[in-house]
Amino acid sequence: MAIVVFVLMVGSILFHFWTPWYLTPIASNWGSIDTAIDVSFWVCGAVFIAINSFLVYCVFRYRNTRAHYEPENARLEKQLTLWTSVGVALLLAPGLYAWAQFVNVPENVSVMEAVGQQWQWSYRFPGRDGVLGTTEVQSISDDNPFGLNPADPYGRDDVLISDSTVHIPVGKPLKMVLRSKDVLHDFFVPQFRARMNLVPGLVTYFWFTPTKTGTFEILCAQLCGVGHYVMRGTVIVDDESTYETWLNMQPTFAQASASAQ
Ligand SMILES: [Cu+2]
Repeated sequence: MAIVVFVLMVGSILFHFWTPWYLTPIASNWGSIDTAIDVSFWVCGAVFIAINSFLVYCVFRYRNTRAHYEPENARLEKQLTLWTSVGVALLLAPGLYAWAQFVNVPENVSVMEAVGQQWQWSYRFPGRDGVLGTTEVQSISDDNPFGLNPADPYGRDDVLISDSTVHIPVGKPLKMVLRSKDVLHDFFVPQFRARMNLVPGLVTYFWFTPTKTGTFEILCAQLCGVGHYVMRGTVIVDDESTYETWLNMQPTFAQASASAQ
């Protein structure tokens, strides 16, 4: 039994280092989230090794001994309470630190919206005025799939991307505003280390700064129906000028509704 536990322990540790499913290389500013994950691995790993080594030792050392019944041991309980508290604090602290940054959007941020529906993504940029126009569920129609309020002047220049592929500029903080037309979805790009649920009836958000150019996959990370697995998109992180060129070729709401009539 001691050998089985020992092999399981060593095998688990080796698997952690040799696994083919480790984190993808990071492509955003959220190194603090990777740090939180790393600290969790170190804390859990240390406790895992300590407990299993102790178990192996006891099983082997006391193999022919009958255990004593000892229900109370104040000194041991104090030690366990103390070290468990230290462990829990170490697990929580880096995550709380990262979360405080995650929910505080910087001032100079640009805005983009991702809209989820069963089972596709579409996107909206605020246009020249930098402000996303208001939307309302009643306005959603075949000609107005984003549900923009036709009376809102801020919405006229909004750039609409009715495609699952979107471009964003590298090195600039971006606030992702999220809206769902039907059920819970979740906008997730593994390399950005950031994600957030899309909740029908709410506008949720998060922010990040892409740090590498390249093509990344957008996943829906919330089981949202039978087509959940096909709900994928592509985000292409461009340099500023490539992004601007692309953006200028996309239709605004005013243009889209004019051509729909
Ligand atoms: Cu989904």
